[in-house]
Amino acid sequence: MLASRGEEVTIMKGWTGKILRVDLSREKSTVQEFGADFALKFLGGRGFAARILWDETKPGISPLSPENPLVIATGPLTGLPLPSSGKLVVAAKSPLTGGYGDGNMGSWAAVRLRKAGYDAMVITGAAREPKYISVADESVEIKDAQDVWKTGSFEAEKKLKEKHGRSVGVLTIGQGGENVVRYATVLSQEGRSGGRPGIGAVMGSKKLKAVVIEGTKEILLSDEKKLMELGQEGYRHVLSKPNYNMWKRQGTLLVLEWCQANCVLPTYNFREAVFEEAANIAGEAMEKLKVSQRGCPNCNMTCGNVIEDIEGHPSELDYENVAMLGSNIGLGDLRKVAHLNRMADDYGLDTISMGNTIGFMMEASEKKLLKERFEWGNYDDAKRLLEDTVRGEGAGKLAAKGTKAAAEELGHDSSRWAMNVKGLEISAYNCHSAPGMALGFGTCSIGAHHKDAWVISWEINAGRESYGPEKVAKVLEFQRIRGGGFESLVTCRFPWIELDFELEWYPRFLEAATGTRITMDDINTVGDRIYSLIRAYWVREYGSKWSRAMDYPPARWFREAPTKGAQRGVMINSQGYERLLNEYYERRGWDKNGIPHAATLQKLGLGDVAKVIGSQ
Ligand code: PTT
Ligand code: SF4
Repeated sequence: MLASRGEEVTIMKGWTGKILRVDLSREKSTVQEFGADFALKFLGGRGFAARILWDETKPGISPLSPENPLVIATGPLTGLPLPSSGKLVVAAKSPLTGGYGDGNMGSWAAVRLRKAGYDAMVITGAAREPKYISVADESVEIKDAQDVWKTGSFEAEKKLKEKHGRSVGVLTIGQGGENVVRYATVLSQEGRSGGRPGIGAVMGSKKLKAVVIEGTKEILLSDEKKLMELGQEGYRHVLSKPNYNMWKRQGTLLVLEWCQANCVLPTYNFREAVFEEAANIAGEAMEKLKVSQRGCPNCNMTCGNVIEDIEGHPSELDYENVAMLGSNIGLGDLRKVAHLNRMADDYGLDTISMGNTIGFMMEASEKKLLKERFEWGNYDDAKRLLEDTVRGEGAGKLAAKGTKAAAEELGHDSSRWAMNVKGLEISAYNCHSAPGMALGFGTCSIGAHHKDAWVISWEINAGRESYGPEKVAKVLEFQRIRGGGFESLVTCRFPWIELDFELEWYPRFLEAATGTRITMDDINTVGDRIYSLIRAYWVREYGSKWSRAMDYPPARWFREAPTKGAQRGVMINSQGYERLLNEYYERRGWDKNGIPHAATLQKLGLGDVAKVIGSQ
């Protein structure tokens, strides 16, 4: 595990073996080391974050209290000259869900942190006045942030770069994080956002505006020559992939047309699954407006497509942003959607939760549950609500809490159509007719995110109507590779998932970096370990309030069928979902309430965890 003070550890090549700890209350920083056992058991990124948060979150603390540790973690492949390796994980106890929360984002901060000599940072305490942390190799300073406080994330990053030089990596929050909107995120590079479950709000609660990182050292590798050769070969292989050109043209926006064609596009707060104006906001429409392309560091398949928004500013679009701030709120003008997206990036709000919450409020308004009016597809209404959410004014006060808390306050059975799981808003796939994907959302480690088990395209090919064990097997396979592997290595999963860059490359990269043979099976085991550990975290934090009901998607998918498109009239069958969930728990080695059995935890090397949650 992590070394205690003065203890000697053997650091493995490929990892720096160092975690930088900054206590904002005491204005102190220290460096903690870890050795091979911790590195191999948890790899990095989400693995490190989950173990650190398990060990260091005092059970039951408020996520917005100084005691909530904020973790920024890279993995053994981060920052190396390998395809799409410029990513990091931000994690903390979530103020949106009350459980484990994290997000994965591209940023130069990922590369610089490793080059500064650290695999991760743990930030504890809280500052009294706005501060930012400046890291430059061994030099760590907590600096005054008054001049960037109350500015958007774009301006804050620009000013900090003027001060510290253009090569630094910057993670920052906007006014959303400062005002602790429950789904505020961490931003970088005007279009990279991470930490959907409110990790930006945790930063804001610490009065921490930004982390600025410069790193000049080389990462010690086992076989540097081999790694360079493999990296170059890997980059060439990415370029040779048949889907490469189409991907470069449309990136994730490719998915919108597919979702419309397959009746899974979230529309009018997930009431419908096809949108009459889909063509106006799809990939081809974006291509006509595209002005440039951006991306994460170390990537040769960059996918951030930029268009000019309705107010003349650049805005970087992804499928999720466009579906949630477009079809889901009934808005079919891409340049208007782009402006809402830009506002969310600058204020530092998650577009998925914001789009969901606007949809929820529009439906509440339609049902006459609100004093204020918000009309479907009305850009000005959406813009006003977004601004009020950041300021905490009017209906924005309710919207800033997310759909779960908003529905609890609003009553009138609105939880039925508050589209979240465990409090995290569902990302842009309407699952009335996709029970396997619904299981992926239901059991995702942070709440309803597609990141761990995006099984929907496989499911539609394999047969959407089935509730058979093959669906559970696919969810588990993806949760291992995506939720475990890519989140702990930490690199972007798009080369694999979008271009079919073979998984076998990763053990080869790892061996050259670390000198140790780590197979895909080993990586999958780490994935299972992380999943059970995170599940234990939720169980510990929720105590007697935990139940299998927390793994259920909202009632809308079971009780209110879409009225349009080829899948009209189709809903998830409750007994079928029960069967999927039972099978899922059994395969995971969890009990009928979704709590890991003691034997499962023991087998995964988490015996200490079993005792705390009283596993049987
Ligand atoms: C991710 C979630 C996603 S998932 C999208 S679009 W996607 C939304 N993007 C937002 C945004 O933008 N601005 C904003 N204010 N809010 C946003 N919320 C939404 O956040 C992202 C890409 C994408 S684009 C995806 S799928 C992949 N995600 C990866 C992942 O999770 N792990 C991994 N190892 N590789 C991944 N590669 C891809 O990265 P969260 P990014 Mg994001 C503007 O963080 O919290 O996980 O939520 O990181 O650098 O922007 O790249 O169709
Ligand atoms: Fe970033 Fe896109 Fe490249 Fe992945 S493919 S590293 S999300 S630019």
